[in-house]
Amino acid sequence: MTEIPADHPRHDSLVTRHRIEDGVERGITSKQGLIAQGRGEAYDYLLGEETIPSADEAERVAAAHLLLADHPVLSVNGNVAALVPGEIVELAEATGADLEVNLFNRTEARMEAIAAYLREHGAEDVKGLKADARIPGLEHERAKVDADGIYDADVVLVPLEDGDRAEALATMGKTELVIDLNPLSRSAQSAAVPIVDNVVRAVPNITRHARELAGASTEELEEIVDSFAREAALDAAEAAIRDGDLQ
Ligand code: PTJ
Repeated sequence: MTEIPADHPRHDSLVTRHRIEDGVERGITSKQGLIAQGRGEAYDYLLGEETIPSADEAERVAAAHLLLADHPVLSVNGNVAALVPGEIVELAEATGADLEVNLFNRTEARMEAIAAYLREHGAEDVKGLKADARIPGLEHERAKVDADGIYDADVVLVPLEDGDRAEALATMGKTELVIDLNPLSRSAQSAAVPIVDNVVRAVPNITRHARELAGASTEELEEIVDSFAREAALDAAEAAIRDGDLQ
């Protein structure tokens, strides 16, 4: 990987690009993942490449949901695995969540490569390979999930999800926490908690909040969850993108 000087004005963005490229070379990320990353970058640029206050609040609410859940699951696709492999494992540890590989463009080779990469980053149990249950309302490959994973979950974190599956999971009654830089995407719009932030900032920040909230009572966590206004969070993100001061 080319060394990027730490003081380069676009340092973080360039490091992220290299991780995605590396993910494609490792057989983890799909070529479509490169296009998705480019789309995300455009929104992130307009957001000022920072976690805006409404996203930070949504990340705290997501942490509270994960801590309150009976069975939380973090869904991992090819972009998430390439960008935040160690960070998503840490979030699973901090919240007691399961990790499940779930792909839009599912191939057994990519499933195996992602599971192995997560294990290299400290994951003990990676779900998704059994694929012994189906999400109703989706065609065969994209519907596959584990019966004791996403199918059984009450709270699911779905970073960079495609809109159909996000809607299908919401229809199943799951509480969906969505990380997506586009506040107008169907995934963000169907989420109980839309987090409009880059996955590279959002995942570690949810972990930080989860650690801070680890000693909180059920009542305190429920208060955090109940006080969240999803429409206001979406509006704040859209306003930041439309009106932001570019530097
Ligand atoms: O690995 P697979 O096969 O499961 O495929 C994963 C992708 C992401 C390729 C697939 O789900 C897909 O095509 O997604 P879309 O429909 O392009 O949607 C991706 C969404 O994520 C878009 O709204 C992007 O703006 C957003 N996005 C892209 N990069 C990031 C992001 N959001 C947060 N952080 C990012 N780094």
